Amino acid sequence: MTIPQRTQVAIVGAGPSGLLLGQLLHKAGIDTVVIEQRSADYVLGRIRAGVLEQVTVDLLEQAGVADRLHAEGLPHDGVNLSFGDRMQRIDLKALTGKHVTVYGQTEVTRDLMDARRAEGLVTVYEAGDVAVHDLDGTSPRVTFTLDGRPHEVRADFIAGCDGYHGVCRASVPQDVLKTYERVYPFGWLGILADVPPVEHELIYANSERGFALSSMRSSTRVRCYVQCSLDDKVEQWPDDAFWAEFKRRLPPHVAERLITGPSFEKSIAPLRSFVAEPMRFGRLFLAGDSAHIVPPTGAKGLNLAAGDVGMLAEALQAYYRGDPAGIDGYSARCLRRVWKAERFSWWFTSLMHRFPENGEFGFKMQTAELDYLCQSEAMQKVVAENYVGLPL
Ligand code: RFL
Ligand code: PHB
Repeated sequence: MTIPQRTQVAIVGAGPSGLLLGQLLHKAGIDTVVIEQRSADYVLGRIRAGVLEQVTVDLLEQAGVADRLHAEGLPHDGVNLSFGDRMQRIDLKALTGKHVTVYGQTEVTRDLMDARRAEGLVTVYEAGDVAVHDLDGTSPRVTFTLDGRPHEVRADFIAGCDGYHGVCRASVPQDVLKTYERVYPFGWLGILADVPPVEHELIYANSERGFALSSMRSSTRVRCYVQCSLDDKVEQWPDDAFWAEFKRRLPPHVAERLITGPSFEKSIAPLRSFVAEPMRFGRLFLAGDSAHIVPPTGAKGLNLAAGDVGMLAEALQAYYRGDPAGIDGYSARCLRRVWKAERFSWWFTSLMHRFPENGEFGFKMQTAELDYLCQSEAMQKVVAENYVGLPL
């Protein structure tokens, strides 16, 4: 592989944001180099999102990588919220005319990687000491090492698609960025197992014992989560203990149908809300988790990332046609959508989890709100509209 010394857009990070941006720009005739610190297998080994909004599916189509998604993705016209022994279906299709698609982030990433490889586009995996320079000049640079040798790529722009722990946001002077953050006092323990889902659509469950989510990757593979303590370790959760706890958090008439089986992946994720403003510094644009994090309850993280890079690709195309207004408006345009998804994810997290500090009163408030939601089509519509995703 020859690494060019110059490109139009250098993309740091080969997660879904970086790879989708690369593909969208390629379709528009704009050159990119993607620089990733991990191996391709490591990137594919991370089990994360499962629910795609229509906006995300549209962008994957535009990028030319939606064939397998259309063949294997599961369109869901509804989603369920349960509490105590009750379960309310939110009819996404009837309330909004839209649906969501269940298709794993791993598969999205694999499709994007395959497309990039098939087009012969340069992706540098296992880059060491990645650093970005000259962000406020006209020719920013990315430096890194590969097999011990130093490299430098000059670009017109750098896209910081390197996630929450990446180097791009950290390279913006501290007095330029303002950050907002909320850390939640619990995590999600998730497993993958080859058993059929207990219900053909997702169930978000509020129970006195804490939150649970029944999700899936296919009609024979489930992704299930339970709210857990931040001190918990996966070793403390053998499969039997996981399934017993998961079952107790579902309404009894659903729990009795539960089929369990051995897990082949188990991990704990902390929950956080985070936004860094603005999403641009000079010639550096932040996109996806490098700029913002949502708790996974609303299934918004990957969808926000896709929205960001969709807007960035549009802005860069306009720039190369001679119109710089798009790149100047990029941050404000993204943040309007980001903050609404932050609000929804925070609200949905607050409604569905046990917050020890809120005690019995807090639990009563949640139960009253869920009871109201069951009675109020107006409130169901608000939830549905946010869940299927707001327009770009
Ligand atoms: P990623 O996926 O973190 O990718 C960033 C990439 O950058 C690389 N990197 C670097 N590369 C070069 N130099 C450096 N210095 C670097 N530092 C880091 C990393 O190795 C990595 O490959 O960010 P990106 O692309 O912005 O994508 C964001 C999404 O991954 C994320 O928002 C979602 O996974 C969030 N999320 C969900 N989103 C949804 O839309 N729907 C869901 O159903 C959903 N479920 C979830 C989720 C996230 C979860 N966890 C574990 C946080 C469920 C969970 C449990
Ligand atoms: C998942 O399937 O991993 C998933 C689904 C919905 C969420 C979060 C995660 O809100």
